[in-house]
Amino acid sequence: NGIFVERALALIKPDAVNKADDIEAIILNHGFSILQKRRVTLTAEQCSDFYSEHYGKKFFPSLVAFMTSGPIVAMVLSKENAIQQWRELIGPTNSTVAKETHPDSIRAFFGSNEQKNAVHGSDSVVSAEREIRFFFPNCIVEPIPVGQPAKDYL
Ligand code: DGI
Repeated sequence: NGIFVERALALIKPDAVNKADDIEAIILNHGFSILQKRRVTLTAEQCSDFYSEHYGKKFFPSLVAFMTSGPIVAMVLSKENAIQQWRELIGPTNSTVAKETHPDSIRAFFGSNEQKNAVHGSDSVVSAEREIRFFFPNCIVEPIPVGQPAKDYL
């Protein structure tokens, strides 16, 4: 219990990589720290692994095609309650919906539709740990209780 400085994985997807500087500025303006950052182009195999929970769904092949169509930017974000905070900042999955219901969200502003939605955010502590390890195998993933001496976690 208590407040935790969490770590969340953020991805800037191929449709928004040319807006990466703007998106990073929004992230920092909302009080997140960017602990790690990597630009990478996923292979279809890597992407299928990352999105394995969606394997077999109708949109899976086009999701993989889109996510491997160009470079992405992977980042580890840190903030109190970062996982939920980042999900709220990015908005609903479908950018068309986001433009209606969450016009100030990143997916409303930078995304286009249900697939080209600009960014990804971990949706739980469990998925954040898996997703951070996927892109940053040496990164610490555990949430840090506020007040804990930082040296214990470096
Ligand atoms: O966690 P999210 O990215 O918000 O959503 P998710 O984990 O349910 O889906 C992962 C990605 O797959 C999502 O960002 C866009 C794509 N996707 C999800 N549902 C659909 C979809 N793409 C298409 N074309 N149609 C869908 O219904």
